[in-house]
Amino acid sequence: MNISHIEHIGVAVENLEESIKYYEEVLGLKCYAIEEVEEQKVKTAFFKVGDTKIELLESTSEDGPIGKFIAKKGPGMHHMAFAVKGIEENLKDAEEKGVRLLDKTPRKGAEGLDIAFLHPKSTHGVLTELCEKK
Ligand code: CMX
Repeated sequence: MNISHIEHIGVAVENLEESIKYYEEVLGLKCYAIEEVEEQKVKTAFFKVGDTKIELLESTSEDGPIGKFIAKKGPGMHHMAFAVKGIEENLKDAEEKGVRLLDKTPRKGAEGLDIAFLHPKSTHGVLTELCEKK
């Protein structure tokens, strides 16, 4: 793999507006973007912490990945995303090493990044995302 840094940490929340208040008023971070990703059935809010971002994820549908996650586990850390160079080659490499891919080829995620997920059952319990800004 060719990882440069942690691009973002995804946090599943029940209410985006309420959660933004905590990140801004208690942690002192600034929400710089709110974006809906229809395909993923989520509304997202972004904060920068150095080179890394925090992505808050509120579900827009009970049957989306965040809706299902919250119903099962409650709100909390949902995924970790690595910035990579050459996302297709990195996916191929992971698959060859026995990792189960949720996306065989990258697709468009929030902020226009190319993204792909690795299944948490083959990454020691952490839903893992690879991202590349092309
Ligand atoms: N972290 C760790 N484990 C997780 C998990 C997560 N985020 N989500 C689900 N799991 C576990 C479940 O606990 C369950 O484990 P058990 O079988 O031991 O109970 C197992 O994975 C299967 O979970 P499930 O509830 O049956 O859900 P699904 O298999 O239908 O979906 C997953 C799980 C990860 C395949 C699906 O959520 C997915 O494809 N995620 C990738 C896309 C995504 O998360 N999008 C939202 C973010 C979008 C963005 O960042 O823009």
